[in-house]
Amino acid sequence: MYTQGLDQKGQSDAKGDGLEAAADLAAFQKRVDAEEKIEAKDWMPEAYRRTLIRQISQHAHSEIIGMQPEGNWLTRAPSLKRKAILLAKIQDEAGHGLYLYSAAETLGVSRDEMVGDLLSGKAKYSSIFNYPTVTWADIGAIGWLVDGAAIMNQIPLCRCSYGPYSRAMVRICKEESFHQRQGYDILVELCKGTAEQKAMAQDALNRWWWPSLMMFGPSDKDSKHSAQSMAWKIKRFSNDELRQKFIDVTVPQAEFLGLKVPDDECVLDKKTGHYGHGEIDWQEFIEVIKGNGPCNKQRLAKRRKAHDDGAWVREAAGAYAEKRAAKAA
Ligand code: BYC
Repeated sequence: MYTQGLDQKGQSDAKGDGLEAAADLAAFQKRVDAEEKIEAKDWMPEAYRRTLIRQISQHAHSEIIGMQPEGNWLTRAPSLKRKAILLAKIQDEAGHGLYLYSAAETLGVSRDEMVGDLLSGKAKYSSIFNYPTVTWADIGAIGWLVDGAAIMNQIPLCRCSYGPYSRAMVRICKEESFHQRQGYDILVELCKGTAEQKAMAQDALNRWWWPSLMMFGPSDKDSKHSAQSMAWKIKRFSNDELRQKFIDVTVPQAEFLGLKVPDDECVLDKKTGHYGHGEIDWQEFIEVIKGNGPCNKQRLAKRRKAHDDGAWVREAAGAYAEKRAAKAA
């Protein structure tokens, strides 16, 4: 088991005096710089462990909460085929959450603790899932833009220095590619449809564009964790670099649909080959991550209710495990 022994005090502090030796830190950095994977039982700086627990658990929470905006449309998907596809996608998100909780558990944190932090509101999850899905086109926009942004951010995480996280990301990224395609496909169909359907697609793009750009996190000058996370090769690109890559890939896709991103400053600079963008409303981002977005309260309330409703399943699984252990003993 990966987690064996990780709960013992001093695992990352070999001398038990709370101080990490400069030699250990230097040797660790050397391994990271040499692109060696750090595995669960390897020595690692306490701050590296804490950074990973924070990022991986927030990532897991995002996958779990992220099921809600799309789940809202399961009963109203316009055909049996669309319903089956959407159901499969949402189930994938649940799977991603579970792999990621498992990856975080290898760092010595328990799933109960992580889930407790989500339910109490202490832990963050992606800002994007605090916006409502008001039309069917929003499901297209989530797949195209939200999963598209997720892929841009997560492909580099397949090369993250921490082995269990990097390996979990490989399958997740493959599934995210299918999610992105299914979202774009919904919008292709709407944009080929009636004027009303096309207007619905444009309206969804108008509402999801800016929140999608915010998914990449604060601008580099305000990103408190980026420098250290990049030195540790947890992050491979800065928030602004990934945001720019996303814009450059996505604007031509919008043009193919005959849609326009809601930003007059988003024009191609022929010299740099990059699209520009207007000022992001960081105040809105701050409010959303503080819990004051349009759907934060509803999302957490629903998650808490699902957790309470599932108590009997956890109890039954625990009782069964005890019974099996007793039998084996
Ligand atoms: N939302 O120093 P920074 C999906 C926080 S789910 C909320 O740049 P970092 C999907 C940040 O946590 C995909 N909070 O941080 C699922 C930090 O606060 P704390 C989710 C955000 O960690 C279902 C503070 O702001 N993807 O694909 O270096 C359906 C300062 O930021 C956000 C991941 O989780 C945000 N958007 O960089 C469909 C990817 N941005 O923790 C799709 C993994 C920043 O100090 N995570 N904050 O209190 C990452 O790559 C990085 O954590 C981030 C932020 C780029 C997000």
